[in-house]
Amino acid sequence: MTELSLETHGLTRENLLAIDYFLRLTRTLEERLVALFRQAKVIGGLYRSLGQEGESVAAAYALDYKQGDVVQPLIRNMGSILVAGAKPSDIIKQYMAKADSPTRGRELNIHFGHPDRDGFIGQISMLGDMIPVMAGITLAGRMQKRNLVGMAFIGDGASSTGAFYEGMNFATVQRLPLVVILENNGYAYSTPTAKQSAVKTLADKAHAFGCASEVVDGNDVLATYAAAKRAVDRARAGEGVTLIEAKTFRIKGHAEHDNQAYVPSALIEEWSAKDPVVRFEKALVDAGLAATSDFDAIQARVRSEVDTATDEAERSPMPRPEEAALGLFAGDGYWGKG
Ligand SMILES: Cc1ncc(C[n+]2csc(CCOP(=O)(O)OP(=O)(O)O)c2C)c(N)n1
Repeated sequence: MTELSLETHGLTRENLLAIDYFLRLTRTLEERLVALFRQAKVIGGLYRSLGQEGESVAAAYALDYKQGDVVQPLIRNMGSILVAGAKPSDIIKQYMAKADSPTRGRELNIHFGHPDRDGFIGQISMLGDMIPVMAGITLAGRMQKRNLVGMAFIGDGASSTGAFYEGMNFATVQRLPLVVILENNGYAYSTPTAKQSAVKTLADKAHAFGCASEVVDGNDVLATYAAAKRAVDRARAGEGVTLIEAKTFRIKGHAEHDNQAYVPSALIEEWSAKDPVVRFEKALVDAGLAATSDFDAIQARVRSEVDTATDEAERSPMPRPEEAALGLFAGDGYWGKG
C-alpha cells in the first residue's frame, strides 16, 4: 500500500473539508445509531462501517449527482448515500421503522432510495444481485441518452456469487458506464477472504470479464477518490466498466450483535492504526490545507445535525397497524399516484 498522497487530484480545500464533513457525519451518525440500538430503539440489525468510512465517502464523492449519476450502496455504505444527499433524519427514522421514514416502516436501515429523486437506490439483500440491477440502470441511462454513471458497492463475500459474475460480464460486454467498488474488508461475516477466493487479489477477477481494474488502499481517502474519479471519467467517456478493489478492514463485527470473536485482535489493532479519518486529517494538516480548528468546527456542526435528526426521529410516530396491508402493490395510491 502506498503512503497517503498529498496530491489532491483537483479537489479544492472546500471539497476536502466537505469530504471530512461526510467522514465525520458517517462516523457520528453510526455512533448515535449504536446508542439507539442499545436502547432497543433500532428495529433489526445495525451494520457499522467503522474503519471503512473512507472508501464509501471518497468513492461516492467522485460521482456527479447533478448529472444524474446513481450510487448503489450495500448495508455498510451509509457514507456513500450521505454524499449523494440522504438526510440523517431519514436514515435514523428508517432504522427505527418510523411511519414518516422513506419506506414508512416497511423496510429498514438504508434500504431506501430512488435513482432519479435521490441519486441512490435501495438495495435488495440477496448479495450479488445489485450488480445486474446496476447494469440495468446504466443500460437504461444510456438508452435514454442521459450520460449518467452508476457506482455499485460490493463486498469480498458477495463477489463470490453467480449474480456478480453474470452482472459484471453483461455490463462489460455492453461497455456500460459502471464503476464497481469491491470492498475487501477481510471478512464476509466470519469467513476470511482467503477462504472465500483463491485469486491473489480480488481485482484479478476483472480478467474473467475483460474490464479495467485497479487496486487501491481503501483507507487512503485521496487515493480512493482518485481511483474512483478515473473510473467515473472512463465510464462517462464510453470506455466501460472498472472494477476497483478497495483494501480495507471491518473494525467491528458483521453487526452490533456480533462480538467478532473469530477476528484476531492483532488484526484489529493493526487496522485501527490505519484509521482513514485520522490519516486524511493528518495529511491535510501536514500539507497546510487545514487546521485542527477546521475539524473541531466540522465536528460541532455534525454533532448538532445528528442531535436534531435524532430528536426528529424520536418524535415521529410508529406506523399505524391498519396501514400494514397498504402500499404492497403499485397503483393502490398509498405511495402517491402511479
Ligand atoms: C446471496 C446471499 N447469501 C447470503 C447472505 C447473508 N449475508 C448477508 S451479509 C453476509 C456477509 C457479506 O460479506 P461481504 O460481501 O464480504 O460484505 P461485508 O459484510 O464484509 O461488508 C452474508 C453471508 C445474503 N444476504 N445473500
